[in-house]
Amino acid sequence: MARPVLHIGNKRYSSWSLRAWLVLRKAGIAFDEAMVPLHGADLKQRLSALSPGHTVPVLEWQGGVFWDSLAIAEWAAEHTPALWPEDRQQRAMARSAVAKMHSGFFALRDQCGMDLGRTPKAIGLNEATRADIAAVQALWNDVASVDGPFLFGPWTIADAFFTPVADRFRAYDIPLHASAQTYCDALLSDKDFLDWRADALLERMPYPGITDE
Ligand SMILES: N[C@@H](CCC(=O)N[C@@H](CS)C(=O)NCC(=O)O)C(=O)O
Repeated sequence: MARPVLHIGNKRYSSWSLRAWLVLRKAGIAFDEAMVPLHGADLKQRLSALSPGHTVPVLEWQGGVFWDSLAIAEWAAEHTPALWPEDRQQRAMARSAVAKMHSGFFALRDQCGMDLGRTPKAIGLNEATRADIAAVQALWNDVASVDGPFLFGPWTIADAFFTPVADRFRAYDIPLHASAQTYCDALLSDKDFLDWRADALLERMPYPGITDE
């Protein structure tokens, strides 16, 4: 297959880019990466020039330009169907969990931005964020498979979507139920995630309002 290019944001902060990148890695698709630094007065202009979605990640493939982490994940799953659970019920459940992450948990996302370089430190969580934290864990508990380290047993797209959440829980020192902690530990010790994280920790880019720790 022609080698796609994945345009991503800063590895330290761009949670949606991380999701798409993990999915392509797990799909075994060889791809090139192009970094779009997510700062600067011309950011909007650069994103608009890249795709009609005006955000990263963006996938360029065979003359086409596709955006949105979920669309990119579905594109990869056409190549590697095992990115979704094999069982039809489980597959529908995995898609439900991914949809919830993709279009929800706004308070958690707002208050606890992904920062892979952050030394774990608790902050005063607002009520909506605390509700999201409880809801994420309840969702994991409801769908969790007994067969493996990941949400549906083997690694699936659902795990890509929750990896940034696992790091938010680490970074903001959020206490979790034992099973949720075990799941987060599995996500954060995944080899591909660690590759991404190693690159993220080498990034030294100006990012307004955020200082390196
Ligand atoms: N729904 C989109 C969200 C993508 C998104 O918000 N990306 C952020 C970076 S993590 C971005 O491009 N922000 C720049 C901006 O919105 O100006 C997806 O799943 O890809």
